[in-house]
Amino acid sequence: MTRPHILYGLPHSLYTGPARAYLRKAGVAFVERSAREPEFRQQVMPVIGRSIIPVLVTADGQIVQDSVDIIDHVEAAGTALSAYPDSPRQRFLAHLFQLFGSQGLLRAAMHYRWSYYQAQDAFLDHAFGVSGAEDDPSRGAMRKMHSYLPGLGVRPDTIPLIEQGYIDLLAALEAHLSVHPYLLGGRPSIGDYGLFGPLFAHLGRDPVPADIMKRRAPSVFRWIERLHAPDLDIPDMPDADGWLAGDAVPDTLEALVAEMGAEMGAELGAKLAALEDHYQRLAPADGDPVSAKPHQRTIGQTISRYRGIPDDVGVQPYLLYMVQRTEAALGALSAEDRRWADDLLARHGLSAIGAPRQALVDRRNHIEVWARP
Ligand SMILES: N[C@@H](CCC(=O)N[C@@H](CS)C(=O)NCC(=O)O)C(=O)O
Repeated sequence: MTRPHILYGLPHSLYTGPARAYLRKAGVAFVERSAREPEFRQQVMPVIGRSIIPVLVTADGQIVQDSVDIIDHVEAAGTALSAYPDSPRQRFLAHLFQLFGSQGLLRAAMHYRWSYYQAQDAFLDHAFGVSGAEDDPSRGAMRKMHSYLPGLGVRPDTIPLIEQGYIDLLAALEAHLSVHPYLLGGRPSIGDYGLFGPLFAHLGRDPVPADIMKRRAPSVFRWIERLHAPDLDIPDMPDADGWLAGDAVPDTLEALVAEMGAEMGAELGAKLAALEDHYQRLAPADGDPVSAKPHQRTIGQTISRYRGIPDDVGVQPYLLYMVQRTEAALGALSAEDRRWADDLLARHGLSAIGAPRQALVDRRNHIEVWARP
């Protein structure tokens, strides 16, 4: 009998969600273990060099960190239900929505989790394994997560805008998911998995934002259940079958791109410019780690705008890793499809995707490094 893979994660972890949901749908035999198990600290952390989840330990002992790399590792081995659409526009959109979910909704997800701690303390204490004692070490992990809020641009002046953005996002998603079971039709793509991270682990699970989701956007909540199921789970939409025909992109998906632009377009431009500036000044060698220590993910702050007001946010090289993936899908388009994609990005303030730049980020040995062409 072949041994199952092991997925190290936690139920409330934003980035474990996509890996778990994908492995289930792909029919991969795996068991999930808590990152609090001693073997994670003893056997996995020395290899990956930092405390971060999810981590996949494959049946033959390979270690893969990163929600996106875990999906790609399984894809490379071959799967019956690939998360990469076959047709070019849908493939590009899948990447774009993966970028949105992985990077653009962290601000909202972290805001709703930590700004409302008082209103959902029993749920969060339970999730983080807090025993009740004031000096419980789990409280340290919670304090660390809470401390990320300013770097993510969660401040008193941005909070009302973040919350309106969440309502608008739910409305856009509801309009689409009340008609289609997944973003691109009857099967999930990397775009679904990317958005699932924040929309499941934080926004669809923590009591305050989950209540808003259930009341305003029942189809979005249902999509979360569906993505988390081991099968396609479409008894309520039985006619959906595979990717939307003819590389179609319904208007409801353009509305979702509009939400992406409103939420992260301005900060994306500013962060990519900051990364380019940093790279040019640093002139790193190929393979140089992006930070002195693997757990340092931010290389500095940048002044930006968020929904029309001044903003100040941390810059992570990992963002560029995700943007490059989207740009690779953009670069693979025919001239006509490329014009369509460029116009779409321009209409929604996302033209930083595909703009010329020298900085390159790769992932090697489980960390982000600067790369040279
Ligand atoms: N790019 C990584 C991000 C993973 C990540 O940020 N994981 C969080 C939990 S959801 C974590 O382990 N954080 C630990 C920390 O920030 O100290 C991925 O996609 O796997």
